[in-house]
Amino acid sequence: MHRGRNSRAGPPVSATATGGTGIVLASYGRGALVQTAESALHCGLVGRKLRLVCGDRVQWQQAKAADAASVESVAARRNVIERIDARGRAEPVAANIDRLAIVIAPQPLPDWYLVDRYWAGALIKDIDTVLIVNKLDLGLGSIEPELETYARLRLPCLRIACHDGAGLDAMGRQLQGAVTLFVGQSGVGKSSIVNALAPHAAAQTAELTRDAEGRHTTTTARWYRFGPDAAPLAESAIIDAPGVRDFAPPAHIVRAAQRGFVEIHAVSEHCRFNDCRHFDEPGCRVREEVDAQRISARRYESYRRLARLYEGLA
Ligand SMILES: Nc1nc2c(ncn2[C@@H]2O[C@H](COP(=O)(O)OP(=O)(O)OP(=O)(O)O)[C@@H](O)[C@H]2O)c(=O)[nH]1
Ligand SMILES: [Mg+2]
Ligand SMILES: [Zn+2]
Repeated sequence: MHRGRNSRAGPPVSATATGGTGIVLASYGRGALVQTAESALHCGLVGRKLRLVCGDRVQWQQAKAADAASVESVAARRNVIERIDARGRAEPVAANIDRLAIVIAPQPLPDWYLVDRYWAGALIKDIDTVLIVNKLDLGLGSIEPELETYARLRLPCLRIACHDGAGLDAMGRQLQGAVTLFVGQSGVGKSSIVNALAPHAAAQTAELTRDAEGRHTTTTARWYRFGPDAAPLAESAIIDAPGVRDFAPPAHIVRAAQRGFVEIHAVSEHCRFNDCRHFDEPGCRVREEVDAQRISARRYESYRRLARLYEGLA
């Protein structure tokens, strides 16, 4: 039967406003990709002041199906992981995370100072940390002794190989029920791990995208849910972050640095001075422990570099 223009078959779906809560999968400029209960939706932002980061919980609105959706507001963040950009300013990477996974590999060789900075940043923010050693198939080689340093400091460590699947099931089980942010040097295999855990993710790895120098490009943090009950707004998620070298917790007090080093924090109350920075003050217990080789000289050097960096930023 022919339907006239003024057919009363009920309002088309497009006339109804929709909206709800969502999770920011990725943030770009003045917009964001938001996971809603139904789909991943590209949204603009309402208001000039709104700044979003991967992992934000937001309220979104869409007046009609044909209209652009927009993010109206963002919920208070439980935490936010930041890096320091070239100008020394804090730049958010991801918010509302439960765990930081620091990925290293025998190739490229680890920058241990970077590992220490990541771990310190998480400790200062009370975020659980796990060290993930990828590319086991290449053998551990020269990195084994430093792994023992972290084992003694009780930093949990998982050993895996994306290429042959070693340790992946166990890692997947450990990461269930929480939001984990993957960080680490470029080329260690963060995107490869994300793809192994969440095959639908199709995160870009060195093989799939190549930049002008023939390399890959993970350029912005991206949230992926994973696991057997991967409901749209489920809490099991992994965030693939770009391999940035200059990540640091931008704490604005120098003394925050020592909280980030468990072994330094543990003995600092025995220093002669309350406000000891453990540089060259007399009666410094931390220095004594380093001299006696009970604190790793390399870790102590990381502490000094980080503390100096904070002093420079303060
Ligand atoms: N031998 C070996 N190579 C691996 C393994 N996992 C990943 N790779 C390789 O390591 C290279 C880098 O992997 P990506 O996943 O792109 O590294 P990424 O950490 O995401 O790098 P950025 O995005 O630049 O930060 C690729 O060529 C991968 O194939 C592994 O278990 N063993
Ligand atoms: Mg990547
Ligand atoms: Zn001291």
